[in-house]
Amino acid sequence: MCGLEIEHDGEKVLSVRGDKKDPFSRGFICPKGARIAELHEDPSRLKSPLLKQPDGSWKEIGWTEALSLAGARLQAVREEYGLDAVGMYLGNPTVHNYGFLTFAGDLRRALKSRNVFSATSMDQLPHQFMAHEMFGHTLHLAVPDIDRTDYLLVMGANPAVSNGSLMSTGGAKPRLEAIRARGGQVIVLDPRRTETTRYADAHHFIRPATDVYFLLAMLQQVFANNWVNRAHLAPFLSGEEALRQSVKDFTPERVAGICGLPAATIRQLSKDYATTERAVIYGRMGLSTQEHGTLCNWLILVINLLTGHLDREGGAMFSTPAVNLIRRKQYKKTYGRYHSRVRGLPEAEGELPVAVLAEEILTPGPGQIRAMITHAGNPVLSSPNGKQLDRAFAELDFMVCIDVFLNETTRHADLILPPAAFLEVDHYDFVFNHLAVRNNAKYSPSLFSPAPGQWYDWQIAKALIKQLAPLANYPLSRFFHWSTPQRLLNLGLLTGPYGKFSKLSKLFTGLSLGKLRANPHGIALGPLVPRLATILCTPDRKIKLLPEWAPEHLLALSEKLTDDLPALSNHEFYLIGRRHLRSNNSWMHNVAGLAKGKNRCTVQVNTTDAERLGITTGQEVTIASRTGAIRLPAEVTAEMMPGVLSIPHGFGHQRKGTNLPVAAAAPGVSVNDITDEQLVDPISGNAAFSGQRVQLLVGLTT
Ligand SMILES: Nc1nc2c(c(=O)[nH]1)N[C@H]1C(S)=C(S)[C@@H](COP(=O)(O)OP(=O)(O)OC[C@H]3O[C@@H](n4cnc5c(=O)[nH]c(N)nc54)[C@H](O)[C@@H]3O)O[C@H]1N2
Ligand SMILES: Nc1nc2c(c(=O)[nH]1)N[C@H]1C(S)=C(S)[C@@H](COP(=O)(O)OP(=O)(O)OC[C@H]3O[C@@H](n4cnc5c(=O)[nH]c(N)nc54)[C@H](O)[C@@H]3O)O[C@H]1N2
Ligand SMILES: [Mo]
Repeated sequence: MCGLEIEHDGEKVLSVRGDKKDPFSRGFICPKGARIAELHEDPSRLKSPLLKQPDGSWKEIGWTEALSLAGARLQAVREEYGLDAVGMYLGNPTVHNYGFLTFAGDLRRALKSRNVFSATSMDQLPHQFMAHEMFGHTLHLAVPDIDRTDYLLVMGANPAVSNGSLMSTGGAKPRLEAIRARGGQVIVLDPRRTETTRYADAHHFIRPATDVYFLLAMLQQVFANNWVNRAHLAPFLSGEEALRQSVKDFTPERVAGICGLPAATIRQLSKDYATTERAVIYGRMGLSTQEHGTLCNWLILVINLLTGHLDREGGAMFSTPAVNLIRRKQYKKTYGRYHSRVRGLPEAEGELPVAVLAEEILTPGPGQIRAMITHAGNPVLSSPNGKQLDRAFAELDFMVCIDVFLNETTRHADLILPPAAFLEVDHYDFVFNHLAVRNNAKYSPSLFSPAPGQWYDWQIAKALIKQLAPLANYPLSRFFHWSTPQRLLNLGLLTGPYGKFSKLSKLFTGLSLGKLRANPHGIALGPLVPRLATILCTPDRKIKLLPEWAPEHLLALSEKLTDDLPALSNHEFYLIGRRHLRSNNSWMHNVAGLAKGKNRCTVQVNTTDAERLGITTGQEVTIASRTGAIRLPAEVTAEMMPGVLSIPHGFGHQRKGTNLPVAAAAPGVSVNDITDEQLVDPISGNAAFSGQRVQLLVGLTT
């Protein structure tokens, strides 16, 4: 969503700059944007379908042949074992790919399998779960109004690196700087002193996966000090008294030990936040990918709401995107309608948690996954216990991967379908405009033509749908056949909140694709506006403050309340992750300009822990868990909270036996070889990467 100004000669990129005329990103550019040409020109990018030969080598085949082969092989599996025998994984870039998204719904319906997975369940699932639970739709996600807030409490997010997540900013750093420039405050709670703390007034360490206690104490303080401000949402609230009763024991004094934060600090933060008119709590990855992911997200919503900081300027607000993906006003239950076959984890929006993917392939019986489709993902590196998934993929009868690169996941494919990509593809952001801190619309046309005959993601999807639909009894409408991404985009704009239809002239006069084309820098559609009352679609049009599943979890938490930190043995640590400015999950390591420099795949250890164990920077250490062990260099730093280790994800390229054409400077190791897929947020099924216990072993090999 950051506007780029790309100078080119029709074939080659000459320069890339941030687009100063873009009203949303205002000239901001990050290292990944600056290197987009290198990504585009990467010689290891695949350009034509690859079919695996019996000896394991790859043979280039034509597109038509490839698609009919994919269809036939998938059909054969479905005919023999049933519809659930074909699974699908949709990776992170899927949601950035408006072409593929145009047909993603049809693809799911044509596949008609329970075994659909995506990166959602190792990322933002708890946010969506709570949006559905409290506001009635999985996409009713509240976004911090960062441009107008005077108090931003950041928990488990690192926007100075990630650029804001579920908070599309088009440049987070200038927006963070502006908060302090107007006299506001930024506070960070994180087990690591992150890059974001450079833009903050204060940073406090908090022990991994104990945020739920901090938030409960904050809520207790809100009630105890009468800071409740229901404001315009009062008529919609239910369950407030029961909520007050169920949190009253969680005083700052009682949770302080467990969080590793002094009670006085918890009191002060609660007061500053609750008594600042324009304030917001912003929680992200560090809070959603942990065992209390849903509880944390629930509490943040409830606290923002009860202090008058939801759906109000400077608080958490709902966007009004130009293409509205929320197509229905009525409530529909889209969570927990069925459960995974082996472990019984709940379904979410037609998907199962990725934490169960490997076991659903490896466990025999009716409903076992025998074939897979993957799109834009590398779950061997990105999902918990990826090593197990590596083994599972090798067992499949058939696997087809739609991806631009040969990687740790796609190497298992029988067939790889590499779409046109990057500067050959036009772009509009269907999803992330829903999460934007300002309403905005921008269309970016493609710059170059793809290689002759190369297909787009959406064409591949459409062809697969046509082959899969009959067996699932999914009728393909004329609308489906007519649809292309651009047509749907235009239709979405015309019928969206900024579209206008004149009855008099019978013409659409509002926002359209034509208007966006005529305004290549994007069109500013104004700041976020209060609108919860118009979008709320729970069955009774109420916001339930205390969901029925909450009390049992609160009881379990209160039983764990103690004044002491649970003792860790000498070598035991809590593990957290880390993102870097010059990386993007598992797949930009091929770009030399991003991968260069010192090795970033290190385990960060606090100075006192390192001294105690006799570890120095650069020394190789072993980190072990139930699922495995990895060896990587230590980086000793005061930035880490004592007792906590940080390892970035997305590394682990060029591993033994893979033989991949990866040019990265620092292949590193995959942290997901040691993350445990059994550790999940039990309410949503989301992977719990943060706060897993691991052993740090010095001088031992695996
Ligand atoms: N440069 C870059 N940008 C990216 C990405 C990338 O790979 N590289 N990935 C993109 C994607 S897919 C996403 S989802 C977003 C994620 O965006 P963010 O959520 O902002 O990104 P993270 O860096 O994962 O931030 C998580 C923070 O939580 C902290 N943390 C870990 N455990 C806990 C805990 O238990 N409690 C608390 N309070 N904090 C904890 C970590 O130290 C870290 O600072 O970033 C996006 N942007
Ligand atoms: N330990 C740990 N693990 C994590 C995380 C963490 O913080 N810690 N973060 C998690 C998060 S938030 C996420 S989102 C996941 C991400 O993990 P995945 O969903 O597995 O996605 P990526 O690693 O981003 O891999 C993206 C793939 O898509 C391909 N690709 C890029 N663009 C396109 C395109 O336009 N079309 C097609 N067909 N392919 C394309 C790339 O070549 C690459 O192979 O990782 C998760 N894993
Ligand atoms: Mo993500």
